Amino acid sequence: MDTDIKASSPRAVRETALFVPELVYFEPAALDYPKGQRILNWVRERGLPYRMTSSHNRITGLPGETELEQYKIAKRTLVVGVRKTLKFDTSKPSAEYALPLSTGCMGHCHYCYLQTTLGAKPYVRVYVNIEEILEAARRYIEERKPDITRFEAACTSDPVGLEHLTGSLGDAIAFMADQPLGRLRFVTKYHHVDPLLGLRHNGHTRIRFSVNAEYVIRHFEPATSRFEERIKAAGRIARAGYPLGFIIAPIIWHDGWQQGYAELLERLAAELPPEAEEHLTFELIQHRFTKTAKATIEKRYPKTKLEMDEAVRKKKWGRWGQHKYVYPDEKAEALRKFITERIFAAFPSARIEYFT
Ligand code: 0TT
Ligand code: SF4
Repeated sequence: MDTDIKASSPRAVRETALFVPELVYFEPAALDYPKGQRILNWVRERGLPYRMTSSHNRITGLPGETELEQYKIAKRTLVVGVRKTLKFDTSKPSAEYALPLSTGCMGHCHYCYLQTTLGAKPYVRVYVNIEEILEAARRYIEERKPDITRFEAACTSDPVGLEHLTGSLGDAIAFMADQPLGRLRFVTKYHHVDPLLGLRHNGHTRIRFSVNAEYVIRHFEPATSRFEERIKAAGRIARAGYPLGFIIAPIIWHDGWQQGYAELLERLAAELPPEAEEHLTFELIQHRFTKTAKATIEKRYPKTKLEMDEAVRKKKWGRWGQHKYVYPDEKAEALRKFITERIFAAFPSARIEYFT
């Protein structure tokens, strides 16, 4: 009757569940790989519906009448495929290269850039040819030696939320542990890190949690793990000896933002074990949007409280050939300065990697 006890407590919050897709597509070639076979077994054991598809581009007949329904269904649809292009994208400012383990995400963050980059049907795609992907990473490391090469595994997805399906982060962590000049990093809004805790990482993987003011998490981040879950997971990661970091993103100007971000840092400081502070990093990213993103967000989350008013923003040329709207310099600087001060007040030896 554990659930009754939890339900009777006024502050009870149900644990954020592991992602279970409602429909799964397999590209035939994926079944030639052990990881593809393991995912097929997992799907069959649970009696989940699945189909074969010649390519993710040819998925047709998805349920859902409107574009919005199809979008929501796509976020619950898993596509198991093979990564064909082994040319990696760059990933400034967080790393040299993006490591393609997955694309798409079951989260529903209103501001998420995947809404524009992944188009109308952002299925959750996972790639099963992990050996080939890691071989490609080995070549990129070789090209840059004697410099260190960092790979970001969370550019187009939240791989921690998919680890129970793929085990790919585990593979990548084990691989990087043996690379003197290779480093892995990824960021997550999910707390399902237990499969990573016992792995041999050799300090070569930095795990970061995306955190924010309570207001931002509550209004803009549905279908992700709650702040308390993330922070407890951060404690477990620190105790497992991983280099730990936080991404505060998107930083949003809202009524009471000072209190919101001050509380965030206080709660982090209160929860983290002392060993977390050594090598602790922060990355700060202010909210930005493009006109295309704004139009999409207004369709998909019509009631959003997200401020996207071009008139109160500063226009900047984005590297994707579109203007982006960030905060004007005075606001950006006030946010940066205040949060920086609070970070150093809470964690004097932390490092801030960038504010963008
Ligand atoms: O809020 C979105 C912004 O956040 C983007 O401009 C990228 C940036 N970002 C995201 C970042 O500064 N640090 C990170 O660690 C990210 C979570 C991962 C990342 C994504 C990155 O570091 N560098 C990137 O080039 N990306 C890519 O940006 C992924 C996607 O294709 C593109 C979206 O602008
Ligand atoms: Fe996007 Fe990250 Fe939210 Fe997933 S968790 S919807 S990738 S912002």
